[in-house]
Amino acid sequence: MEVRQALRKYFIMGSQNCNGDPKEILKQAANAGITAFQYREKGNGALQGFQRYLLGKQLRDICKQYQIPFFVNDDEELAEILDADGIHVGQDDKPAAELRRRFPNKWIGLSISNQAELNNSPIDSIDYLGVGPIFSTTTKEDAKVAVGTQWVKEVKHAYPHIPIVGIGGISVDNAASVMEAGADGVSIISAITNAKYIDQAVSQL
Ligand code: 3NM
Repeated sequence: MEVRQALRKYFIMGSQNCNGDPKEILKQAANAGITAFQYREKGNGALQGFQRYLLGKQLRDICKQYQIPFFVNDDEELAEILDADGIHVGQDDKPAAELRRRFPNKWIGLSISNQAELNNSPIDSIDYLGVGPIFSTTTKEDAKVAVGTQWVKEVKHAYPHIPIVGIGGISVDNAASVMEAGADGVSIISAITNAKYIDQAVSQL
């Protein structure tokens, strides 16, 4: 699979985002057609140590079963132990060029929120860019100000060959505008984890 295809409906989740069992939520989303999953165990209430690994292993196994690419947010050791297909990092995490040396065969995604970050990004070392927050979000405690779909257009214009996924405040109502701006896909937490009917939310996306 190409990374562009994987980005199309990219579901992100950690136990801190879930009211119910994360494994059941992932299974429902997988059944409904998500194209990639990122294990992002981060923020208030995130699991640590063995529990963090154990949930990751269970979610990883579900992705294998459904043949959905599995990404780990930030945590290199976990990405290695769980044999993740990819790793996603932010601006404050390990530099992407170093990650590339450690993981020559994994997909590497990098978040960028503004022009300065884009200018300083090692574009040759990464496989896709996460751009956002497109809309305002309360899911990430330290999210930056919303940048709008215009930012997708600008990144696409600057680097037409790099796959782009939008993130932040994306829902069934506004996902189309992110795609129309030139994104290859949308990444979503709460519009799936908080959906009353996960299958409906995923198929409407
Ligand atoms: N990263 P929701 S915004 C994990 O801007 C994350 O880089 C962001 O959650 C960024 O879909 C965000 O519930 C939270 O808005 C996305």
